Amino acid sequence: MKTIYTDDHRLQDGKAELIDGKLQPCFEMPRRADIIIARVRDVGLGEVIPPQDFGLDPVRRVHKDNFVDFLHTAWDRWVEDHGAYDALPLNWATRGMRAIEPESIDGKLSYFSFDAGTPITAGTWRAITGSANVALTGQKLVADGARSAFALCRPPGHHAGTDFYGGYCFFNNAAVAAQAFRDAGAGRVAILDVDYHHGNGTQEIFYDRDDVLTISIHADPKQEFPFFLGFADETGEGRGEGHHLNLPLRWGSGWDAYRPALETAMGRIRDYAPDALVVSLGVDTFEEDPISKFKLKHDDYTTMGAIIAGGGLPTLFVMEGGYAVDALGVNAVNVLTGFEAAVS
Ligand code: Q9C
Ligand code: ZN
Repeated sequence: MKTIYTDDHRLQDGKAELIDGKLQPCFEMPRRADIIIARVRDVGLGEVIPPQDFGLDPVRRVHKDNFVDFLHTAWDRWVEDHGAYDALPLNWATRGMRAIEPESIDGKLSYFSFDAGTPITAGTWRAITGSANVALTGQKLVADGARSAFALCRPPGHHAGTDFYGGYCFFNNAAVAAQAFRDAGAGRVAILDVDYHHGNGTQEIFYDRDDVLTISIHADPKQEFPFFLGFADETGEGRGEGHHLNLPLRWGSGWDAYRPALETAMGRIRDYAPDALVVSLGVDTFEEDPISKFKLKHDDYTTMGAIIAGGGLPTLFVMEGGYAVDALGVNAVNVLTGFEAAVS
């Protein structure tokens, strides 16, 4: 399978995130994608190609204009007020307050974000447009007939919604790609999110739609970030009712708990019979991940790839999270080689 990759991801290189009560070096760092692309090349997964530029239209199909425009101008506006240091929000609207977009940059950061772990930097805009183009280039390969492709996106995307960013995510690359499949003529698309964290942005974007089935397997939001979405009783709304599935698992879950959830997910996807599958591929389910509490092992990722291949669908893998950096290449690429071995 081909991999789509650009060095532009390195332009997102935040200094710090607020975690465990401290400003600490960002877990979501350039070395993550560097390690994965090195592994792709080591195992000879297939050709590595650069992204094409699709412009902002496909991004605007899933994100609101005011949000896209905010991300485009945020850094310059922040520098005007505060100087050239990473932009982080400081407070958020709770129950009883009003969601009116403020005029000042500090207020806009608060309005459009949901955490203090996702810095906007000088290079953020180029990195996130590059990441969306990586996903769109992979989408085009699969729409044009490839059995699969690997969009090595960075920054990740699945926490970003129609008009909010957070959880290291700005544009929802998987959602942009799924919408592009629809716009290229696919009648139905499924998104399977195997990142450790709930794919709250993806759920929000497609929640009221029946043309994109969304499924997320993740740590129980009663225990884990993003806390306020991802419960099992969220099944879609309006015509989207029955077209979303959350499979929350408790802290400490290993492959014994994960595998049945994955098979439930694949069963639902089979019943839906989509024209294409987008996999939000996070490998922060790994036992050594520094911010996560699942217990998957290297070989489980190979099996995961084989089970996903059993769906028999044109499949686009979109990179999401994973922070055990040294193991990232092996784990992510194990999914892809497990997939390919099961296909051929
Ligand atoms: N104590 C992705 O994997 N901080 N984002 C969690 C843990 C945010 C993860 C704090 C984690 C976001 C794409
Ligand atoms: Zn994650």
